[in-house]
Amino acid sequence: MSEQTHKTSQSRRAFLRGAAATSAGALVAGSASANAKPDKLITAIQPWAQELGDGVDATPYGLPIEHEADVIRRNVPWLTADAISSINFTPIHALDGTITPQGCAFERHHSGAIDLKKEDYRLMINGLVDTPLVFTYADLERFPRENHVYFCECAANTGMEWAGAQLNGAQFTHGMIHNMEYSGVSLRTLLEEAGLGAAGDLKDKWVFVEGADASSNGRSIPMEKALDDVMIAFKANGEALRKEHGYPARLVVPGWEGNMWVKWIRRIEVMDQAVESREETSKYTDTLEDGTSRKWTWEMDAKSVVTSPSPQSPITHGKGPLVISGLAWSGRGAITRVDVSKDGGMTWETARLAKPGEPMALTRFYLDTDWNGEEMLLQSRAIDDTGYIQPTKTQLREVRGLNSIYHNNCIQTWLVSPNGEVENVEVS
Ligand SMILES: Nc1nc2c(c(=O)[nH]1)N[C@H]1C(S)=C(S)[C@@H](COP(=O)(O)O)O[C@H]1N2
Ligand SMILES: [Mo]
Repeated sequence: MSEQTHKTSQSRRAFLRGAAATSAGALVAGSASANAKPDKLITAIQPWAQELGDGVDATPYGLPIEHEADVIRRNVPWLTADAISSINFTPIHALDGTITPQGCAFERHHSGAIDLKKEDYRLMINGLVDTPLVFTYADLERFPRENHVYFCECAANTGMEWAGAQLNGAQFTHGMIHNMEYSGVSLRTLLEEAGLGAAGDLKDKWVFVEGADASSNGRSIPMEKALDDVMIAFKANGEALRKEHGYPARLVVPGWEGNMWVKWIRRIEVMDQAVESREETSKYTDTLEDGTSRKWTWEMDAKSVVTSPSPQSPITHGKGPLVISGLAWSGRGAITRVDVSKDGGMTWETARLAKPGEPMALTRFYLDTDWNGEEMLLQSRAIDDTGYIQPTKTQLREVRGLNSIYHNNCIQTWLVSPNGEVENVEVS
């Protein structure tokens, strides 16, 4: 830390010397000011200073500027059997900070994103409750509201990488994740409104949650979690949920696999056992080496990835100062530390967390470094407040074998070439 502060103040001094500096190569911004040729962008009056810009009515709801048109969700068409039961990926290689704008947050639909108006929305709570209830959207808005930032990660994120490095880009290897600020009502509030006396001892009770879409995506959730931090959310990042994220209301299940975050939530049944639905038996279970399958693997274990440099975000500036950046998260708590390796895991440096890690939310890390222009095998390793350390691919395979798809949280490796290009490789 102190060495880094020292380096930064040194280069600032060099920058202040500006045009007088002779060793321009050692500088970041100074190299431009040391350039002897006049820069037309500075000396000439530019078109944008000679005409008028747009008035406020040009775009009543703002869109990203056209120069950023490649920062979009992308699909890998061969991943799913058809174009409706589909998934796309968040462009994490091009984003910074931690909040994912809804417009580029990945989507996963089993039977397509449905169009459900607030007027047509109903939420039923039934089963082992004192009074079965049906809420309209307007009813939901009258309960005390909460705001929380949480990540939502599909259990299949990184699933294509089990056998070896496959997809060339952080968007594709790690982009089944988004992180938003949700506003809504706690599920506990609604369950208590219906009354849980009829359920008796709550320790072995479950809720079964389902959506209004054709797939219904039904999942069983233990009552303990349902009463802890689960939310019915209707706003994300301050505005209404987008259609693709479950408008007008979805379930938020902090730290647990994305499949349980039921969109267009229509019914919550209190039960004395789990349903063992398709989504928690044939899907979202992990087949081990001996052919048996793990079930109820709800929590998303600690994980991280370097988002830049990465295959879609190569180094274009040559050697010298380089910002290595990435994301870390844990479904079991807060990220306390992230380490970065440039040599495939032989040596590690501790990265700087942009902000202290928050429970079950993305944490941004930076390693402000000086690149010598040589090849790097870049890795990151997350540690959470339970003391858990993100495993290597070998460590994960020792426990899980090669039959898995879901819950791959192993350390990712990017090969950075001297020309700045980056490739997905496996260092197990
Ligand atoms: N009703 C319903 N809810 C659903 C799904 C669905 O197909 N239908 N897909 C689930 C899966 S597998 C994931 S990973 C998350 C994805 O949420 P998102 O589309 O907002 O990113 O929603 C979950 N909730
Ligand atoms: Mo998912």
